[in-house]
Amino acid sequence: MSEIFKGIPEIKYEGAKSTNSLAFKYYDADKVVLGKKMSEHLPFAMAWWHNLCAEGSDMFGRGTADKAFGADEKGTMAHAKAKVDAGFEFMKKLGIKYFCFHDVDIVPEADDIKETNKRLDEITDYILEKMKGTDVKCLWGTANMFSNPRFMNGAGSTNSADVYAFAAAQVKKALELTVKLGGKGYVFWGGREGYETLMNTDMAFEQENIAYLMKMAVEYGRSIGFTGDFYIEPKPKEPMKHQYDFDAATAIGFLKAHGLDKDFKMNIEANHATLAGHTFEHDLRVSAINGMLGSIDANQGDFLLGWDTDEFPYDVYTATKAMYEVLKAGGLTGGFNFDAKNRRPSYTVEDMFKGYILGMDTFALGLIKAAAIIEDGRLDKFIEDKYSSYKSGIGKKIIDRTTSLAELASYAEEMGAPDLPGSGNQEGLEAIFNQILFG
Ligand code: XUL
Ligand code: CO
Repeated sequence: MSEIFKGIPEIKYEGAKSTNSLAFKYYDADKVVLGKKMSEHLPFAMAWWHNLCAEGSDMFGRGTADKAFGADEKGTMAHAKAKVDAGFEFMKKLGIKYFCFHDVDIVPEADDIKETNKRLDEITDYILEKMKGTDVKCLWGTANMFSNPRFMNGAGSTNSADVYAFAAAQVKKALELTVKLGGKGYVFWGGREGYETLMNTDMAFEQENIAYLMKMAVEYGRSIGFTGDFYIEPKPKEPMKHQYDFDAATAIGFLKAHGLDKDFKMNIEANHATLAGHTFEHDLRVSAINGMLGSIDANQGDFLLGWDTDEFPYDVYTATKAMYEVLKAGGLTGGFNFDAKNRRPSYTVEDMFKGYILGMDTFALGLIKAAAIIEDGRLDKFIEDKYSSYKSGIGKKIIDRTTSLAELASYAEEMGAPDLPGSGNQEGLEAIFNQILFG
């Protein structure tokens, strides 16, 4: 197999002082942080679609990057195989152990689903072959049920029973492929499960149908030996004006209402959380406190732009807060998938590597700093103390759930007006955060 990324060495850890742009400054796979290796804290994954397929086109112009990877003609099975070769070389050079894929990322979609499935069988045989002798695994698989025009009104939420059946066939196949590749998870990202106007939409009908598709997926997945987690990846909008899986809280409510919460967890994407008007750490916390923090799509948005820019994560504040949530939750059952793409003018092969180096270093730094915040203990201590009035007396009775409105009312009458509840100390805590980040 000839080298595809010629001139790109295996990316090594060289430390924070290194000026080598093709080296890690913070990601040191074997370094132990809070009793675990960085590589175990941070199971990074390559997103097949952005890294091996997307060429940087936008609404105003065609792509700038060339992802032929040596194939004579794009959109062929030979090209699909060249992408596999490129992907495995890329992951090896970066020390990445996982990949994530949509069905139509890995083969060109044919007009006939039987032909597409044949191609999928062939390419996954090839991927399996490549996986042999490496420790690369599949993090999660999914079906693309949003690009083809047939999905203009959604997949599970479509008005067309035939399109629904087609979507079901894709989910069935994508589940089989995920099992074949040993995938840990299976994702539902409902990009077109939503609506543009209620004037043409039966919301209840659509949501019931989505739940039924998910139920059938769970039943089928379990029947073919899929023991991993199903994930919903919430996103509030784009491409639809309103998407049903708006944010973690909405998706969790939906799963609970339909009895799907035992099989599903959340795949939280940073840029989706911010599009929903939340911080990334907010959606991680909501998932964690519901026991549903599964996996992460690691990227970041741009507060000046109102869409999903899928940038490589660079913001260390956010990565630190995210890693604090992950550490507090006891880690992820999934991993960190770089659902991120280079900016359009970053079109070179070196840029592909630099994007991942940036993302991996940012999360490594986030991990180091989050661990330092936990070890420092001042933030945790503040929160503990903040609620200390519930440790004894009337507070303890509230926590033990052994009081009543009548008892609380007579307690309040006897007390008169309560004291103010104590400073929230936000500025003090932010100063500690900065001290730990830069001290
Ligand atoms: C789109 C997005 C998807 C999902 C998988 O915003 O995040 O690529 O991650 O379908
Ligand atoms: Co995503």
